[in-house]
Amino acid sequence: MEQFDVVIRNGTVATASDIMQCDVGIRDGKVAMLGRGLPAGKEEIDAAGKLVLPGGVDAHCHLDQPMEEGLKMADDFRSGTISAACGGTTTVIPFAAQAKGQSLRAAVEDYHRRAEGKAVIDYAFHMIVSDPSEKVLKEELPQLVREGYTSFKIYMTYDDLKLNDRQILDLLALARREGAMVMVHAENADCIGWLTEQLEEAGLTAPKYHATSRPMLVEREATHRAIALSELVDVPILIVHVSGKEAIEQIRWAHGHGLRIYAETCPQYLVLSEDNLDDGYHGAKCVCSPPPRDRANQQYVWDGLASGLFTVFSSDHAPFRYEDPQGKKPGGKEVPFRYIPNGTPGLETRMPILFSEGVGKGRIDLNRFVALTATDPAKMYGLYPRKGTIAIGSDADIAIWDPHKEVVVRNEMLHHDVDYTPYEGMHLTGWPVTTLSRGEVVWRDGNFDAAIGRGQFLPCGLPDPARPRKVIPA
Ligand code: DUC
Ligand code: ZN
Ligand code: ZN
Repeated sequence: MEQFDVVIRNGTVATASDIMQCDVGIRDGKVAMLGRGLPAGKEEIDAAGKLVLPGGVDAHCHLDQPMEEGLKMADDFRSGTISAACGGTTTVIPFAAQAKGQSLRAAVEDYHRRAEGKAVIDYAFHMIVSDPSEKVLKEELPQLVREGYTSFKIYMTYDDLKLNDRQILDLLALARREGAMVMVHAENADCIGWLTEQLEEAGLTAPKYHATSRPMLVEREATHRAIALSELVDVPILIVHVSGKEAIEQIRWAHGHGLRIYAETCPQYLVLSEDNLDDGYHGAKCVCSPPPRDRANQQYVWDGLASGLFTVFSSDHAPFRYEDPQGKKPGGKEVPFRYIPNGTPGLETRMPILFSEGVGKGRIDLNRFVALTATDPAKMYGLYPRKGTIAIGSDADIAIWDPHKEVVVRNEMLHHDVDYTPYEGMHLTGWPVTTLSRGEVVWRDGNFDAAIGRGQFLPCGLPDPARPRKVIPA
C-alpha cells in the first residue's frame, strides 16, 4: 500500500452522524482510510484528547464585495480566508453581487478576479441577483447555474438590491427549472423605510434605533410572504439569517404544511442582543440586518438549532472597520443609523461560539454541531460529499479541536482586517488548534502558514435539497 501523506492519529473523529475513535489516513489531499493502527504517514499528527471534525463550510459571508460609493469591505479573499481557516473553516461561499444594470456574468467574472491568487482555502460563489432582466432570466442565469453557480440570493429589502414579488416569482420559477437553491433575505422594505422616516422626524437617529426600525414584525411579514411565493411556485427556498421567534414560527408553520423551507441562523442571533446597539455610536459595530433581538428570541433560535428547524449556521461575516471613513463612520463621521453599513464580522468566531455555547453547554450535541457548520451547508449548496464530512474520498478538510482550550476572545488574536469584534471579552471553551485544507496543514498552534492563493474555486453541483416537492408541468 502506498504511504499516506498524513496520518491523524488517536483522535475522536466526529461526523454529522457518527463518533469514532480512529485514525485518518490522507493521500493526495483526500481522506484515503479510516481505521485503527494505520501505517505511518510521511507526516504524523497526534490528536490524542482532541476532536477531529470536518472543516467548516461557511455558506454565508461577504468578502471584498463591491459596495456603494465611499464604502469598502475590510476583508478581501486573503484576510477573510486566513481568518476563516484559523477558526476551523475550510470552505467559504461568499457572494458575486450583481449591481442593478450590470450583467450577472460580468459580476461573476469580476468576483473571480478578486478571489484568484488570494484565497487560502477553497471557495464557491453564490450570486446575488438584483436585476432580473430578460437577458439574466433567459440566458445568463440558466447558463451560470449549469456552470456550477447553483445558488443565488435575493433581497426583499435594501433599495439597491430589493426585488418585488413578481420579480421574485420569476426567479423562483427559474430556480425550479434549473435546480438552483434560492436564498432569501426576508425583511419588508416599505415597513423599514416608513419606520426610518418616523424615527428621523423625531430626531432618533442613534445606532440603537436601527433595531427599532426593523422590528420582528418586518421580518415575520417578509418570511411569511417568501414562504407563500415558494409554495405558489413549488420550489424550496432557504431563508437566511433568521433572528427570532416570529420568523421561526412562520418556518415551523411551513414545515407543518409539508413545505421545503430551509433556514439559516448566525452567531449574532445567539449571543448578541439589541442592547449591544445601545452604546452610543459604538452600537454601530453591531448594526446588522436583521438586528440582534433579545434573550427570549435567542432562546427560540437555540431551540430551533437543537430541533432541526435550522439547517445551516453561517457567520454572515460582513466586515466594516469601526474607525474608518469607508466603514462604520462613512466620510469619517458618526452618521444617522440609516447610513451605517450593515454587518458584523465573525468568520473566525462562528464555529468556536457555537461549539462553546452549544456543545459545551449541552444545548446541541457534537453531531448536530458538525451538521450545522459543515455537512448540511455542503449539502444545501451542492458541495457534498467533496466538502463537509470526513469520509473516504472526501477532501481532507479537517479541523482538530481542543475541546478544553479556554479562550478569551480579543480582536488582536483574530486574523480578519476589522478593527473590532462584537465578541470582545467573551469566554469560550474549545478552539481549533490545527486546520488542514486538502491535507495541508494551514493553521497549527497559533500560527497560520500556507501559500496565499492556494485556495481553489469549487463549481457546485445541483443541490439535492433544491428539488421541488412534486413534478408539475413547467
Ligand atoms: N445583512 C445582510 O443582509 N448582509 C450583510 C450584513 C447584514 O447585516
Ligand atoms: Zn441578507
Ligand atoms: Zn449577508
